[in-house]
Formats: sequence, structure tokens, C-alpha cells
Amino acid sequence: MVQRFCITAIRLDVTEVLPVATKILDMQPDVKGVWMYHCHVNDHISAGMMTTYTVE
Ligand SMILES: [Cu+2]
Repeated sequence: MVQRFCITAIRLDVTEVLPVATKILDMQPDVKGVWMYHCHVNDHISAGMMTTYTVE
């Protein structure tokens, strides 16, 4: 199961964030567990752009 978030009523599990940009996402977590949140650029993951969040 994949956690998805909503931007303008379209459900996604991936979004693009351009350099020096911010996005505010409306997430509706409906599956319990520990989920990973990360950048898809491998060099960025190595630099720490990866974490987890917990849905209880
Ligand atoms: Cu990144």
C-alpha cells in the first residue's frame, strides 16, 4: 500500500519540487505504519533528504 497526498484534488505519491521552491501538500494518511519520505535524487538522499513518518 502506498500513502498518497493530494494537490488540487489529484491523488499522487510523487511530486516535483524545483530548486529554491516549497510545496504545501495535503496528505490524508489512512494506512497505519512507518513510512519513508524522500527525495528521488540519489545525491540528495546521501545528503539527508530522507526521513520517516508514523501513521498511528
Ligand atoms: Cu532532492
